[in-house]
Amino acid sequence: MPTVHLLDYVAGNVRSLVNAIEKVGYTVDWVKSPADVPAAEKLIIPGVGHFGHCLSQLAKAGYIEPIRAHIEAGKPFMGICVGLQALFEGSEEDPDVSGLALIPERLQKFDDKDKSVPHIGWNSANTSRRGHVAQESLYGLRPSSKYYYVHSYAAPYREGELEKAGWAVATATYGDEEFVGAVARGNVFATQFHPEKSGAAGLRVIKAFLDGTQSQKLPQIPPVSATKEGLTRRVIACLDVRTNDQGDLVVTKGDQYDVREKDGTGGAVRNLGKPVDMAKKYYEQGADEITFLNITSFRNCPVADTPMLEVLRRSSETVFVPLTIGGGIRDTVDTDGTKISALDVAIMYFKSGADKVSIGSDAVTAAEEYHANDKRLSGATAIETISGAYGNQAVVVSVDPRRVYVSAPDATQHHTIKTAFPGPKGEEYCWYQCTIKGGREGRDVDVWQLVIAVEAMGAGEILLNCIDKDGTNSGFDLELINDVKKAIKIPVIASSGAGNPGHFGEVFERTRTDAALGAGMFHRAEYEVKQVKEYLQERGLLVRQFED
Ligand code: 1PR
Repeated sequence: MPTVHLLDYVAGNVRSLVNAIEKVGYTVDWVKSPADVPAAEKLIIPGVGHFGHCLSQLAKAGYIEPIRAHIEAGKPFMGICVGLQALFEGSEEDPDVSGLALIPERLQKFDDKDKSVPHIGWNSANTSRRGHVAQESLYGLRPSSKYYYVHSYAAPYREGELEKAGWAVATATYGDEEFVGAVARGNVFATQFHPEKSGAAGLRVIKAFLDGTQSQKLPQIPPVSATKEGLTRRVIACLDVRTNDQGDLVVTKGDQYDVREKDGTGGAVRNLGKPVDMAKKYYEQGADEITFLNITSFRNCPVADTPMLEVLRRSSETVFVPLTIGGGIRDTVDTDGTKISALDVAIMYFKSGADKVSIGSDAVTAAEEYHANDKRLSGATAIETISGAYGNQAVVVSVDPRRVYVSAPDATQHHTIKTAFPGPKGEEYCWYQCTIKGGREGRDVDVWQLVIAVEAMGAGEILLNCIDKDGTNSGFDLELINDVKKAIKIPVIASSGAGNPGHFGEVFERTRTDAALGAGMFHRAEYEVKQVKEYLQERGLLVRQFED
């Protein structure tokens, strides 16, 4: 098999990229030191996290000159995400750090006045623009396809400028900002999105780069309107995973977090299928992301043998959309007494194929300390250490709130909402109490206190469950979602209560949620992810089409 060289200079999920490269028929050789670069024919630099961190790591290790020499020699070079940003002169993210400066422009942060930042999800990389409809694809990019982006900084697109310097440019639009999604010139190609996480559309791009197919006739002329479309509505499938009483790892699903059968079978853990098989099934149905939540912590097992690591390793071989893993991401003590930091636990998951980790109980404890310390950051929390190393986009906080009804706002010190669904005694207000340990223990923290604290610590996204709604098939808690959206700028994933495609339509139309997640309705095969997408599309909501 032909070989491509991959530079792994920072901690990151390179497993998925390796899997994607192998899937399109190439093998990977690692560049382990600057001395390996001259031997590389085709070189890929993936990048996650901060611009400054990546570029200073590259500089410190002595990679900058060998990379420049590779590019100047005319050999194929591809940069992914921060690997694209590295081609620019610099970034607002770390103003003192220099990029490779092939492009004499600087990256800027997205404006978060009327949209969530980071920009997370599926967006275009389109070479068609005002008055110009592309007839040829650039490295397999198609105007009708969507690609997975996750970043807060981007290169604003200024019509004609990069083109003047000989660059071909594909763009995406987020809110009213048009930015560079991919660039190519001669032997250099770079994408702001992650092709290895962009399903079949992304695999096609990787293959085109590796095959050296810079342009190709597009299968059909895309409609011009495709050029205006931006971020899609994300539909996520969630797998709650645990060992059942026989010791098998199963996908389960609770009703208000109770996962045991109530049908006279002695309260066995509900077994809805095998995690790896189900993840693949949902990927093939068009799920935009897959989330695995390890809802028990496999307490008697050494951390390095955690069965979820194997689930991720195997899933990342067949699932080319983002994978999130939650459960047990915290400082921990191994079975032999060794202390393992939350960051080390997260690293094990990233190396096994996870793109994001989701933190539940530990985030609540960290938020309690944050507020007790006058909103001072400790620097030592799981959220801060993991986002510091991998970037905010790699850290999701999973919130497990429960309604607490009160007769009036002044009946509690917590942030309340007026609800259209009064409590058992007719109470017209409620606050949302955060819980830990899978809802078993309520804490004196409300959902506003939690999300504001974790956003300050560097969380990149909120997975917003609701214990009252979980497993009820009665629709999402729209009041909760609207309330949380008011408190923060980072994206929110609505979760708990989805029972049919209409509930997804409702949550996207009546809240500003960035994504919506379903579990039970998919596991019980009542609906496929594809049906949800079709329904949303019929309602005029933009979704990613699954491509074979
Ligand atoms: O606290 O960091 O170890 O993380 C534990 C993680 O496990 C948390 O993310 C927590 O939400 C989750 N968890 C713990 N116990 C349960 C349980 O169900 N007994 N699952 C649990 C939470 C909720 C959602 C569910 C949606 C959609 N599951 O993930 O998938 O509510 O369900 P639906 O569409 O069927 O209504 P830590």
